[in-house]
Amino acid sequence: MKMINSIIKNNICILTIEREKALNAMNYETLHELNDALKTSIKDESIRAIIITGSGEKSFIAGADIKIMQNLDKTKAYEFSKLGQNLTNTIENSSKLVIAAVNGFALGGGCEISLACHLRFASENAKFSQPEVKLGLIPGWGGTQRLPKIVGKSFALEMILSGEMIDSKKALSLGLVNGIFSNETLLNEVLLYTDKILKNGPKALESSLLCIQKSINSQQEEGMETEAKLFAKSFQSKETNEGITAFIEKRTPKFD
Ligand code: DAK
Repeated sequence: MKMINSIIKNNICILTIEREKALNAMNYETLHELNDALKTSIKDESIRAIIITGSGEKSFIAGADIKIMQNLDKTKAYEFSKLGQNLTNTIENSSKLVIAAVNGFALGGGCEISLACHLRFASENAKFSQPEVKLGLIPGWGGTQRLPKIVGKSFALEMILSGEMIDSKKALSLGLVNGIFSNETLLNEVLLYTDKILKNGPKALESSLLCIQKSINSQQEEGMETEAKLFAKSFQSKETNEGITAFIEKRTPKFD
């Protein structure tokens, strides 16, 4: 069964999780299909950005599928954790912009998938939580590592230890989301925002993603070196020449 719907609009690929009846909870099939769809979109030269969202009006992703977790032993649980971490690493390390359009519940593994995205926009009815402790679990798809880097240690601890949900306004006040739109307009607004970003230099966008990722995964000195090298390299590109020339000539740059 196809769990991921993929459509392309103006160089932007929208990946929709199609498990509405289970509030888009992630079972093995959904995890594998989303990872495959992401890898395909990242390789596809006609695609410049990816939006992940959930089907229906109620839920982005209500977490890992609790029903399959009932049968996990230690070995299978480790593999299940690695499978989800693999997916969230694919998102975070993507050379193309990945945005979460959070259209409802982003719980447990669903919150963790959104945390791996470069940007997160929420609908007014969105709710975020890491409720794993309520099931006697801890987050297993990167939540303990990414959440503190986004909202700070103190609030990450509060979310992970309490397991309580927060609404989109609270998420915005914490910097957990980049913006809020009405339930009806979320996807369109995210598309418009993405379009605006894609008007900027494509290589500059890719290098920015890479450098910021470095700030998370490596020592500052190494990140600084990468930044200096990519900054210097851009001066060999038509893109940088066009951007600077267009500014001086008082016109809009043409990057395509
Ligand atoms: N898994 C499976 N099914 C789910 C689900 C989930 N996470 N969430 C919802 N569903 C299903 C419900 O079972 C129900 O199915 P039927 O009973 O109709 O067959 C259907 O979706 C509609 O749900 P409700 O009837 O419950 O709808 P309500 O509006 O009343 O409530 C709710 C919505 C989101 C508040 C409620 O469904 C809920 O509390 N769901 C569970 C949310 C949750 O706890 N999510 C976090 C899951 S834990 C690890 C690896 C991974 C993880 C941890 C560790 N390692 C290996 C170490 C990840 C953990 C998680 O994500």
